Amino acid sequence: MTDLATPPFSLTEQERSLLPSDADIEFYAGHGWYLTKKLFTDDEIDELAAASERYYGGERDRTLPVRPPKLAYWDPTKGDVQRHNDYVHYEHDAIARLLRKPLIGAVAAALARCDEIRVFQSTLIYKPPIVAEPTNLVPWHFDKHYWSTSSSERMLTAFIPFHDCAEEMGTITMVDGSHRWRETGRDDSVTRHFAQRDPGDLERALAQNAAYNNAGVVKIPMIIPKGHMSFHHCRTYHGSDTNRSPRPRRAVSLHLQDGENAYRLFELGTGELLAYNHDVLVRRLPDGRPDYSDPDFCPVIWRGGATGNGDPNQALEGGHASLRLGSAAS
Ligand SMILES: O=C(O)CCC(=O)C(=O)O
Ligand SMILES: [Fe+2]
Repeated sequence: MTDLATPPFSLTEQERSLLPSDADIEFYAGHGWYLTKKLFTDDEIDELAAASERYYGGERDRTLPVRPPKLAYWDPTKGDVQRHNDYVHYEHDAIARLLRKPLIGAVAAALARCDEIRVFQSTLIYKPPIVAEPTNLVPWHFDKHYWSTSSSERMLTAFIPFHDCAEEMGTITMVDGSHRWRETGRDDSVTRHFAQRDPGDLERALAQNAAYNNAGVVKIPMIIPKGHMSFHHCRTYHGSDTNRSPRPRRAVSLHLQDGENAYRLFELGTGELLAYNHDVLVRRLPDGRPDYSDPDFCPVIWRGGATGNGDPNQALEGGHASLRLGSAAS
């Protein structure tokens, strides 16, 4: 993304009306998920879909300098399975330009109650319309497990479908309030990606965690109209069913980090250090740690107060979110 200009961190009046209200921010804090207003126009979404087709056809503006060990990277030789492609914001400028829309960063900053939002990862996803395709199932998981080398507990994900996305398509489904659960115990297998795990094990782990927290498992499918998106907290359990519609389910999962997130050492039970794919790609901090703010891989998409006018303490007027520097954790 090096050759892309830094977008202005400001919103139009119309965009400000699309920010979450204070009640929406409270809802996200309590439930661990949030459905946005229409943040992309139909034209922007159509552009994303067209760009993704060109990407699948092999179009790249640059490719990763090395291939990290756990990279998700579908190519046509893999056939009609569910497609996952990481780092699309790095490899494809037309997709990147749309994903870096400041309004998305401003919504994320409001929900995470922070003043800076950077991209952490972006994954292009395609579920073929094949009901019996086993890879179409996304087993229950929460994203923080994959991000144990990240210090932040505020990271969050925007799930952005390229069309109306309802239950029939196997839309993302949240386990309500599960981001507040305490975990039953340390088990290194949780750091392995869901594609490498048995869905039955993960269904049982979900039930166990719920029982441990005296909670029920309330599954809420995100019914997402075109141009809207869902957000989920990095500890919210989520998953999704197969695609029962006659059309492919196309989406990007845009994983976001707050400005304070940084690499931390994370030791597995074996004594081995856990690594995230960034660790072989990003530049190093003076102390040798991977730099999760390397602008080539983790660009800033939002900084400052709600208006981005240089006054980070300025609150929004008109009943919208108050975005202030250094406000309390969610
Ligand atoms: O594709 C899905 O339904 C789930 C994607 C996901 O796990 C995520 O956005 O974190
Ligand atoms: Fe996820």
